[in-house]
Amino acid sequence: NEHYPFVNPPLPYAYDALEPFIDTKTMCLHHDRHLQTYVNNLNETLKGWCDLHDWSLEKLICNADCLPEVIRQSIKNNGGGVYNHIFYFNGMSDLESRSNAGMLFSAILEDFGSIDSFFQEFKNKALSVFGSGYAWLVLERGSGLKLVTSANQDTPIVKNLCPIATIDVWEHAYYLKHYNQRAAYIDDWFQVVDWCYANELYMKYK
Ligand code: MN3
Repeated sequence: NEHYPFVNPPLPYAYDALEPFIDTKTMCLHHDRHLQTYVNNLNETLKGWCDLHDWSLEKLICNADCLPEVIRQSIKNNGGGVYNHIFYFNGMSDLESRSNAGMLFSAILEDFGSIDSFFQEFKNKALSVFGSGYAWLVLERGSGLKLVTSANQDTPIVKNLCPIATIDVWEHAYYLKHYNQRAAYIDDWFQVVDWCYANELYMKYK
């Protein structure tokens, strides 16, 4: 498990791999500047707190409310920023195999009726985020698949939900290409979701 000092892992594909759906410049800035800043700020926050240097990212995020008040909000914002961005980037792919979602598609059909109605519900959820945040497909153990949103850099793992897929709907994720058209960005994001990866997570948590 990764711990302090945290690093910004390279994208699992080229910066231009998601063209024409997600543009190269957005991917460069989003990964090299936005995510890098969260990594730097998280490390800076943790620097003097040696007791926390062997804590994993997930442990820091899930126990943030028990941490000293002077670092609590920074751990939530920057730890969440690191976790959410890595999850978002890993969840996209340029491969055709991304359409092969195995058991996850069966579960989606069961819980949402059809792939189309799932997309529509996911889209509405992502459009409903006011300001900055994320929309997530999560697995609630013992219950099933659910769509949830999170504000800013909050993450569903603090609510004991298992993330399967996410879309970053902060404006920096789409403004250069889609301007203020979040709906168009969501449509494009659906084209590059790595359903193989999502299915692996689903099978792991199930
Ligand atoms: Mn972002």
